[in-house]
Amino acid sequence: MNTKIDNIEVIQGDLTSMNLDIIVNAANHTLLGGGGIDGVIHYKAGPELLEECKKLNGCEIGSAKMTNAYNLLCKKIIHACGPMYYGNRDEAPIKLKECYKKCIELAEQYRIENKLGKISIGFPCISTGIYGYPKDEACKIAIDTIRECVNKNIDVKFVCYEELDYKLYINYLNGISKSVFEL
Ligand code: AR6
Repeated sequence: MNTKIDNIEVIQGDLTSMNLDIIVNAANHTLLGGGGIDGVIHYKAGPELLEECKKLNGCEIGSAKMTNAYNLLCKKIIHACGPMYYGNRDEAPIKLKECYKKCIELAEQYRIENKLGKISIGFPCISTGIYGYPKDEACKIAIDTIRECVNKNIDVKFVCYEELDYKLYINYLNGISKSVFEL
């Protein structure tokens, strides 16, 4: 099966150590750090990241904000605030979709403002850890939304930390829709 189709690629690994133009953080509405990948990003970026985040006045669920990346290898971080799944199942798919769209909008704005021909952006599986979003449903929203809104000047990498996510993403990228129980 293909791991890359057009400008969308699926990788298994640690997003926080990748040398991409932009990495996306699975943050919360305070933007002041937390557990999961958010904790790792703040730890590795260093305390200046928190100082910048404090000035942003948080972020709405389903939206995102960009900061510098400090000690990380990437150039910028987009902090995306995904939805919690439980207690919020009707709105969660809409908010998750909005989150991915907003990240691409911010990435495109960054590309244009800096007169860059092409940029790379890496996504984690937003909301599927601590926020409890079912992995198979979140994978479909992530890939469908990116396919809808990305242009050829943005290389998108879905960086899956867990093997299960990696298998789901590879399958769905290749047109095969599986539930977590089939993998
Ligand atoms: N590289 C790529 N993906 C990773 C990495 C990594 N280094 N580490 C974890 N993941 P989570 P959420 C994956 O829980 O569900 C925080 O407290 C992980 O396997 O980090 O959106 C925030 O502050 C999972 O697939 O984020 C919020 O309060 C994915 O990242 C809340 O958690 C997301 O898991 C956000 O919860």
